[in-house]
Amino acid sequence: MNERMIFPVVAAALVDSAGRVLLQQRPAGKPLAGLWEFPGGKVERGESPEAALIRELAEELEISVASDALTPAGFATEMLPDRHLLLMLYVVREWQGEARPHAATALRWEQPADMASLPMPPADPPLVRQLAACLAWD
Ligand code: 9L3
Ligand code: MG
Repeated sequence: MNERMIFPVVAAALVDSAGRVLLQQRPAGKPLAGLWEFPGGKVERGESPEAALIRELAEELEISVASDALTPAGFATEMLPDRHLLLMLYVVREWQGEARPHAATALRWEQPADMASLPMPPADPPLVRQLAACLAWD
């Protein structure tokens, strides 16, 4: 196998003061179109997961996040045909700017308990459960 066998992806649970968490809808014409996901994306070669997430949040939502505002909250894996997707979720409670959908069709703020009925990419539902446990523990 020429490619890395682990395909690392990072995502953020942006939590507002009411305990709601931001989801974005993946755009038409791209893989997993229409599904609601925690914002984020691929970790590039040579990049740390935290740096990748800060970059993705700037690109996708036009918000700026400090590295010490990222708290690991869980991870999930998914078997792809040629490699394992490793999705790492971070809780973020502080950021600068107002989230605007740059890469997504729409944004919505939801309590984790209300996310079960939303169609999500395969790796995300296990993270919803880990997130709920993490937020309850805070
Ligand atoms: N993915 C799944 N859930 C998420 C994110 C941000 C990403 N919350 C999956 C979808 C793709 C891969 O990770 O298979 C790369 O994501 P992107 O670069 O297409 O956003
Ligand atoms: Mg993305």
